[in-house]
This record gives sequence, C-alpha cells and structure tokens, in this order.
Amino acid sequence: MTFSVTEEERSNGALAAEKIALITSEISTRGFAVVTGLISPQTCELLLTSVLEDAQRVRALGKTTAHEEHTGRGHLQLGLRRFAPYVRSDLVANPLIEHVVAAMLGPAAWLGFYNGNVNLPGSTYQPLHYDRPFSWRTKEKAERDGESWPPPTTTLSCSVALTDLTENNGATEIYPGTHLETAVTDWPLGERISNHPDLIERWGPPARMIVPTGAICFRDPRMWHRGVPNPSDQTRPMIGLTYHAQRCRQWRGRLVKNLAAADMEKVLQDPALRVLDDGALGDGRLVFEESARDAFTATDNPHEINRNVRFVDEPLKVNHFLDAHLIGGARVVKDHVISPDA
Ligand SMILES: O=C(O)CCC(=O)C(=O)O
Repeated sequence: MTFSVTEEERSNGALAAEKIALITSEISTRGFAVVTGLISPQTCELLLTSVLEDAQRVRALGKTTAHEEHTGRGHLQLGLRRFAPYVRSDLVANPLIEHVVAAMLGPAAWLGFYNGNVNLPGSTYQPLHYDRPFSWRTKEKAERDGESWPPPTTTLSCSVALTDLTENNGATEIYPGTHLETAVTDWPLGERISNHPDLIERWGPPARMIVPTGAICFRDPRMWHRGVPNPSDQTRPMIGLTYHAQRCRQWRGRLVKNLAAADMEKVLQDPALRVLDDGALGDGRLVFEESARDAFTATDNPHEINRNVRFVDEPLKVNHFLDAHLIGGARVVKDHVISPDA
C-alpha cells in the first residue's frame, strides 16, 4: 500500500493519527509500506549525481567489491558523501520519517546505518536473504520479555528512491509476509533460504519494491528479498537508512539482554555508547564531517529519535568510500584522500 503526505502533515512534522496507524499495520503485517513525497526533488537530484559519480569511481577500479563477491555482481553497498552539501536534512533529520521510525520502534530509536544500495546495469541475481535475525528465537523467550509471537521487529530499514524504482531498472524482489516466518529461528547461522524451496513456494509469488522518486519503502529487514538484474542501461540509485530500537544497544543494532547494571547506568547517561564486539562500551555514533552538522540540527526532533552522529573537523576528513560496515560507517582520514582506492 502506498501513502502520501499532506502539506499539513509536513508543516506539523507528524503524520495524521489514522495514517501512522495504517502505515505501522502494513509494515507489521505485510513487511513494508511505501510513503511518497518525503524527500525533495532537489535532494534527490543532488544525491543522484553524487551516487552516479561515486559508483563510476568504484567501477573504474576494475575489480568487484567484497559485497559483490558475497552477494551478486553489480550490487554495490556504496558509501554516501559525509560532508556538505550532500548530507540533507530531509533525509537524515526528517520528522516525518522519524515519526514512522518512532511508531515502529519507540522513542530514542537510533540511526545505525546510512549508505547507498546501487544496482548497476548488467547485474546478476543475489541469493534470497534477510538482513536481520529475529531478536527472540523462541516463543518462550519472547513471552518472557512480554513480546508476542512472532515477535515484532527491533530494526526498521528505509529504502529511499532517488529515481523511480521499477521492474525496468531492477527494483528489489520481495516476499511480503516472510518477516513473520519463524522457521528461520531454528536455522543454523548462514543457512540459505534457497535450501527451503517449500517455504519459498508457500510465500510466493514474490513482488517488487516499486518506489517512486522521493518516496521511501519502510520495511522490516527480516522480510526475504534479493537484488535482481538491472535490465536497463542506467544505474539504479537507492539509499538505505537503518534505525534500531533503543534497547538494541550492540553497535550493529542487536538486542542486548544481560547488560551489567553499571554498564546500563553508563548507557542511560550517554546515548552515544554502544556495546562493542569485545563486550566493552564505546562510541557507536556514525561519523560525518563538521560541514554536515547543520543538516542534523536544522529541524526539531519531535519524535525523540537519536540521530546518533559525531562530527570531525579539519585536519580530519571522512572517506565515505571505506568501512561502511565498521563502527562509524566510514573511515576518518588525515591525508584528505577521499577515494575508493585505499
Ligand atoms: O539493491 C537491492 O535491490 C537489494 C540489495 C540487497 O538486498 C543487498 O545488497 O543486500
């Protein structure tokens, strides 16, 4: 189902009560909802140009990326420029986006990932996959935490269309409803959905994530999906923002259940702190250049989302091409070299 935004909602920084209820119901039952008119044409145009230029720079290296090796040729996880004017408040600090996030995940949900999803002409199929495991793996564990079964998502993905995403340029294939398929909770780590043709048959046929320019597809990242060949001669630019519920205190957004009381006190005092891979607490904010600060502070934050960013200033720079999957989401550099070739 596709929803649009009224001028009144835009100036209120909030969607109407009935609309937000319908949107959250769609995401909870079908796994996704598309909301149009969230990102301005100017922002789409500016980011489109930068994504196309940067994708070309990555391709000019003449080698496949690690993400392509793992998933499928032509599918880039492309870092986004982290300096003005390319960081835009209607994307990173948009109260209407944040209203959907807060309605799904609760207040103080935090931005954990900000990156490009680019599908190049000539790409191949990715394996069918889901981006996140269930936060509760059994009915008993969910019930112990007061959750229903199947349990709700603790992460929300926002797929942003910089141009129309259609079947003609390789819109993502999706299996609506599969975010509720609890069979996956018994699977060993790394198990492929393709080993379960009966389930694929049961949930099919798949649909496509059709999203008009400036719209966002809000989706439960447990919903099965895959990148497909882009049959056009144009690069398909999409942006992904991922938010996590406040209680997901691990830096990649996993639910943390047994945090020591002293550590819990610290994280409640300092919302920048996350549980790192070694179990210690550390700064888990995304890194941007100082010139991007205004984009994050230009709007009020009526839904109390943790925008979760820190800024570095001269002589430091942020090389957005590198380290998308490491803490900070990009590499802080001293040498002013902003390049995919490092
Ligand atoms: O870009 C797409 O269409 C899907 C990409 C995806 O699911 C991934 O790279 O994991």
